[in-house]
Order: sequence, then structure tokens, then C-alpha cells
Amino acid sequence: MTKNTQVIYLKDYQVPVFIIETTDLDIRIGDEYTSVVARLKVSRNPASDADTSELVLQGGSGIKLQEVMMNGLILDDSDYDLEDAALSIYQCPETFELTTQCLIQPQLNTTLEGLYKSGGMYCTQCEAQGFRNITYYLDRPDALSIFTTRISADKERYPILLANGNPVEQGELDNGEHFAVWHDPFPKPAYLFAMVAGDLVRQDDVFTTMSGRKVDLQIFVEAHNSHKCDHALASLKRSMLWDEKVYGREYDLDLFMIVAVDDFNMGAMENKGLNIFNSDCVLADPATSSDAMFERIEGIVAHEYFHNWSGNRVTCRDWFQLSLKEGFTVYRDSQYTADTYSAAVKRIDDVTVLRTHQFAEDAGPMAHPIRPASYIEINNFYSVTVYEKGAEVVGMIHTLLGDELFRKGSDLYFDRHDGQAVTTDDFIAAMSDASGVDLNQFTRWYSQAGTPTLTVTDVYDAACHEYRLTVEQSTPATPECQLKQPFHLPLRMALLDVNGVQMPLTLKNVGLLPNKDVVLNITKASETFVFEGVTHEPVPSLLRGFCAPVKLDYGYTQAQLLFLASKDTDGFCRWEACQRLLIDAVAQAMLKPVGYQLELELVTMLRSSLVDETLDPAMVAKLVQLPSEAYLAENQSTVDVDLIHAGREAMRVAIAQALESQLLDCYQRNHDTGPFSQTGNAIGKRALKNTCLSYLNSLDDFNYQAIAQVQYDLQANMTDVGAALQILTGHKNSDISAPLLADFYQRWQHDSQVVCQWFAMQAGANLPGRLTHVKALLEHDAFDIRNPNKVRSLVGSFIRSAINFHCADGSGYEFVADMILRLDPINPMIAANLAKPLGRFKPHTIHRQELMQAQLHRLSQAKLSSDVYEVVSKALAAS
Ligand code: B3K
Ligand code: ZN
Repeated sequence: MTKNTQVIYLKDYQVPVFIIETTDLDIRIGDEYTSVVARLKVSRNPASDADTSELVLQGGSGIKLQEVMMNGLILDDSDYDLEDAALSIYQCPETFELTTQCLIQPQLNTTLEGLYKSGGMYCTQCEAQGFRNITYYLDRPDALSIFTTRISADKERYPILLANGNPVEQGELDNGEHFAVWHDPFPKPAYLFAMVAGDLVRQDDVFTTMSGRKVDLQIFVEAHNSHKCDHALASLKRSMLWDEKVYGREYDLDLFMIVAVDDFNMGAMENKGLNIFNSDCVLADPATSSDAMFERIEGIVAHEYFHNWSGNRVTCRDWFQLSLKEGFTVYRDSQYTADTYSAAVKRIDDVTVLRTHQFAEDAGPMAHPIRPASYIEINNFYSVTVYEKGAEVVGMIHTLLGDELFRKGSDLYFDRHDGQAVTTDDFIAAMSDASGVDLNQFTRWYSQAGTPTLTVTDVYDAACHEYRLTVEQSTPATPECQLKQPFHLPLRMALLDVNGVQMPLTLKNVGLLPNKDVVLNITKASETFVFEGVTHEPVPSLLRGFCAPVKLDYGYTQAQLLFLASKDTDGFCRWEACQRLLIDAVAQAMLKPVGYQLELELVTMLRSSLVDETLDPAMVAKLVQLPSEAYLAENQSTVDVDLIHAGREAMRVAIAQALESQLLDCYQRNHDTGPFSQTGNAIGKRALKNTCLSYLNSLDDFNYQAIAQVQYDLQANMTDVGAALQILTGHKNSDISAPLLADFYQRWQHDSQVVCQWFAMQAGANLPGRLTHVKALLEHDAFDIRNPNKVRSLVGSFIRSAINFHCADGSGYEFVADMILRLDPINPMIAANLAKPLGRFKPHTIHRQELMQAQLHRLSQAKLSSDVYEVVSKALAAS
């Protein structure tokens, strides 16, 4: 099915035979060819005992090698071997200078890896293995080198020339060209290399570090986006300050640059001193970006900035260690958002992503531990598991160690490994050495995939005042491992009395605990904890703050859940209790959607949240929102997307009917007519009122449509406009949606960020029969299959609309397979991302499983990239 099916194993890791001490690049941008001269100072690696004098450099198929020189002498064909993916130099001495000259054609590079052209600008994306498309190199993260980069290009079309580090020289050349030289004093692997050449404008700011150094902050964008930089700059400064305060980490260079690029495979990239961002993840303006986008941008700016320590100063030894930098950095950016805004709301958002996407991945054919043992294509492992579950694993270490020891551990990790390429074991060792906490068993989180289930049972002995809590854990088999060893995990819990007050806790054989909120160390397949002096039967509040990435199975009664939903002092657990009740109710509605009515207890619960003006409005919005269809699917053993859709829609109507006046009142109370504000409170109020408006519009009442129409017409900000539009375009009657969509496009066609929202809204609308419309949009002038944002907003959103992607006639699957085949030769990374949902057929009804497998078989007949091949072959192996 493909040319490249080589499996790479962690167990085969070997240190590099050679070291590249310095890398001098001379990159001359030309219209047809770009020339790359790389002068490398090479020496043998004393850490390697390999019995060879051959230096093997990786290179992509698009490189044309012109010349190879060793110590100034041109090598002839017999001195080296050139194959598609490697340049091998025979008989290398202990130290030498190697110079290669290559030609590349970035303007033809549609994979967006290496050097490529986005619109009128040249830019790079080198992680994981893009640098080898620029020149022959030791393209592995443990090969650290000091880079100097000289770029030359036509001055008029490319007035801005950027690379990592500090500017050291610039000047004019003949033929209207100019050049710039950049030097990065910090040794780095090639994946952190970056350069940019384009016609960009700059927005400036400055940050003074804790040691009093002045750092220039610069964001480069196309001129028409210059008004959209303020939020990213403010976010960057907040992140820099936070990392100093919370982790004691200071920025090291005198310059920090961000460049916004329209064609980008993911969100952003943490290249040393020169972050490159997908425009959509850095540019924001209240008129064009919703509150959710602002929040996302702040999180990504923080994430990339935090990588300067967790990723750049201390990097990964090999790509199996990806979670070392990604899990830790996601954890750091989550902490940042939690500290800066609402911690409970951030926790709820993170857990929702984990349960909706990571649990599904962990149960599917691509399941892998956060440190995979093998891969075919590393790009497939920039996954929710490596990122989000990886962050949860770091969070568990924090919970087990406590704040002080966790900080001690991170200090030791950064100090011990500054300037090195290390492993997740090194991270664990630093945490354990600094704290004295034994984390040996904990390392299983790095090698075992799958989501554990914690089954908790309890017995209260009223006569002895004893409360016994038994915790059992089990983890399902995953493709790489059948039999799982028990994990070490923290179980944070409290016992609540009848008033919801946390009881003092006395653990048998331990004594009175200092806190009423205890972290139990769970290490065995089954263990029992006995609490003494419990004067009356408590309600347990378990897995507080979602302290471990597990599924909790405790037989809560409805009465207990209602109690926790109103009384639990832990924000996450309170929300969790509400969600469990709502999930149970949707399950009822699925059985009998027509005329479904909400139980009185649930009406009371939702009402009390809606009318409580003392609560954070963002939290109220979370408490009353129904879980998404994808989240609900995670709770079903067999997923019938139509039933879930029908049940959830019935539930929405039932809630709106039962609470119509409170929803309207809550909408009006939270509808700000004053000047636009972006405080946490103002953002929360918008989230809440738009939740209410959405419920009200499920009633199909012209009055509520009119409210949404007024909100749209006001054009106050994209949060309100987008919400109103989504509500109105979700209407079955296209007489309502069509003119609005046309109006919206008319207003915003010049702004590609908004055009993407326009695509996403239409493709993701939760209405049946969207495929014809999506196919028509593929032909729209604004659609471009080479632009990942457009593909994600149209095809990605279509896949997320379960009733359409999983349409019983198989048309959704066939369409997605068609798109994968079209995209694979253009951009394999994006094609493989579309293939992953097709591979997750297991939980669906048999009929759908067969249809999905038929498309996977069809794909397997084609010549595929290694990216898509890996996803398709692993899915078929599970069928
Ligand atoms: N480190 C990059 C991701 C690179 C993805 C390569 N396929 C962005 C980030 O996680 O910060
Ligand atoms: Zn990252």
C-alpha cells in the first residue's frame, strides 16, 4: 500500500556518531531555486562507541545536491553515497569541516514542512523532521549545534529577513537584493531552526525580566493585520511574568519575535527566539474573533513561550520523548490559564477535551502510551495523548508531590539538564530526587496506554463510626499491550456531611489528617482505606479536581448527585455531578425522545444555577450546558449517533420548555449593552447569555429568533454575532439561514480568519443532509485545499458533525476518504488527521463499522504517504 512502512523503535536508540558543533547556513532565495550552503563543523561524539567512520546525514527527496566539500576540498562520487533520504560521507576524520551546497524549490513545497512559501512570504516549519527538506543534516533532536544564518533575497518583495537569535549584520547586494545575518548563541537541534523572508509590518513592545534585562518583543504580520496584534503581545508579557513568578524561569535572549503565517499545519511553533504562528492562533480583534478564540490565542502564545525552557533549553533526546516537552508545556499553559482566569472553568474545559478526544484515541487503533515504543510517522504522534494526557501525567506528579516539592523538582530538572537533550526518565528522576517521593511505579504512565477505570465501593458502619472505601483499578487492553500493571495515581477526595461540609479525616493506621481534602496514593489493583470517627454516613466527593486521567465508577444515587451538584465545594466535582445527571437524563430521552419531559429534580437543579447571581457566570454556563454529542458518545458502549442526536435535541427542548422564563431572564440580565469589555466577568456573561439564547431557540418560537436576529444585527462583537449566527443557521428553514450566511460572507470576505469561521459554521451545523452543501463549498472561490485552516474548517468541521459524517448511507465516509486521497499527495500530515476519525469505527453500530472499514480498504489500495498508511493500516489491523 505504500513505499515507506519502516517502523522506528525506541529500543533501537543510539547516540549520534558525530556532533555538529556549529552550523553556518547561507540561504539565497531565488525565484526558481533557493540555494542552501551549509558549512558544518563536525567532530566525533566521544559518547559513541560505534565502529564506523561514516557520517550519515538525512535529506528530503526535494533537495538537489550540487557539491560536497570536506575541509575545503571537493569530494567526488566515490567519497560519498547519495540515496533518496540520506547522504553518507565515507571515511570521516575525528574533526572536519563539511560544506554542502544544495538547491531547493520552496515555492513547490505543499507539505508545509521545511522551507515553503505561504502567500508572498517564505517561512519554515522544521519540527519534527522538516529541516532535512532544507539541507542534508543530522536531523535528530539530540544533535545540538550553534547556528549562524545568512539570508539573502530580493529587497522589494522580501524586505524583512529573520532567523533565530540576534541580528548581527545586514546590508545591500547587487541586483536589488539584500541580506541579513543572524546568530543564535544557544545550541539547538535543527527542529528549532526558523527563518522568514517577506513583506511584513512589525508591532513592538518590551518586557523587563526579573533580573532587569530589557527584552524587545516583536510581532510581524501582513500590513492588513497590524490592528490584530495587541492581544498576543499582552498575552506574551503576562506569560513571561508568570513563568518568572511560578517557575523562576527568565527569558534568555534580548529579542523575542513572533511571525504570523496563513498556511500552517498546526497552531504554532516554538523556534528559538522566532516563534512562527498560524495567523489564526495569534491575530485577534473583538470584531473578528470570539472570546473563545481570544482565550485559545492566549493559551497558545503562553505555550510557545513556555517552551523556551520546557523544550528549547531542555529538549528531547529522541521523538519518543515528545511528551517530555509537550505534556509538561501543556501542563504549564493550563496552570497559567487557570491562574490568570477561572481555575474551575479551565479544569472543566481540559477534562472535556480529554474525555471527548483522548479517551476515544486511547480506546481506538491508534492508542499509544504518552511515550510510544514505536512509530512509522512521528507526525501522527502529535496527539491528544502525548499532549493532553501527557499534561495530566505531569499534573499527577504535582498532586503527589505538592506545590513546594513540585517546584523543587522542576528547578532541579531545569538546572540539571539545561542545554541537554533528555528523556522522560530524566524528568521523573529530577522530580523524585528533589522530593524524595518514589516514582518508580508511576513511570508506568509513560509505557502503558489505555484509560484506567477506578471502581470505587464503600461501606459505612454506623455502630463503629467507620467508613471503608475500596478502590479497584483496571485498564483495558490496547494494541501494544494486553495485560496492564496497576498504575500509581493520586485520588483526591473528601467526605461531606449532610450540610455539604467537609468532615475531618482520620485514616486508620495513619491518624488524623492535616487536611479535610486528602490525596490517597493508589498503587494496587485493589485496596481499601478505612476512615475512623465518621459520626454519620457521608457522601464521598471523589476524584476532586479530576486528579487523574481515569474513568470513575462509583454507584452514586440520583439523590447523592443532586446533593453534590448543589453542595460540593470542589468546582470540578460540582460540575461533574450536574453532568452525570444530565447524561443520565439524555439516556432517558434517547429511549423516548418524542414528548420527553425533564424530571422535576433536574429542573430545580438547573433553575437554581440559572437564578444564582452570586455564581461566576462562566461557571453557570458550564453547569447548565449539555455535554456535546461526542462527549455523550464516550459514555455509550455502542454508539448510535442518530439516537444520541435525537435524545440530546429532545433534552434541549425539554430544558427550554421547563425553564423558559428563567432562561429569558438570565439572557436579559447578562446581555451587556454598555461598552465592550473583556474582563473575566464580561466574557462569562456573554457565554451564559448565549447558552440561554441557544436553548430558547430550540423552542422554534419567532420571538427568540427575533432576539437572535437583533443580536446579529447589532454586530457588537464576534462572540455575540457568531453565537447568533450559529443559532439562526442551525435552523432547519434555509429561508432564515441562507440570507444571513450571505450577509456574513459579504461583510467579511476580505478576512480569511472570518471566512474560516463561515465555512466551519456551515459544515459543522448539526442538521442532517449537510454533505451536498459542503461539497458545494469545496468549489467556493474562498476554499483552497492547500490551506490547512480552510481544510480544517470545512472538512474537519464536517467530520465533527456526527449525524453527517456517520450518515447511515455511508456518504460521509466516502466523502472523507475522497478528500484524504486528494490531500495526501499535497499535504500528508493534514490528510492523516482526517483519516484518524475514519479509523475509529469500533464503538459504532455494525452497519456503520462495515461502511467505515470499506472506505479504509479503499484507501489501502492507493499509494499512500507513510502518514496516512500508518493510520489506515493500524485501523484495519483492528478490524
Ligand atoms: N511543537 C510544535 C508542534 C510541532 C508539530 C509538528 N508536526 C507546537 C507546539 O506543540 O508547541
Ligand atoms: Zn508544544
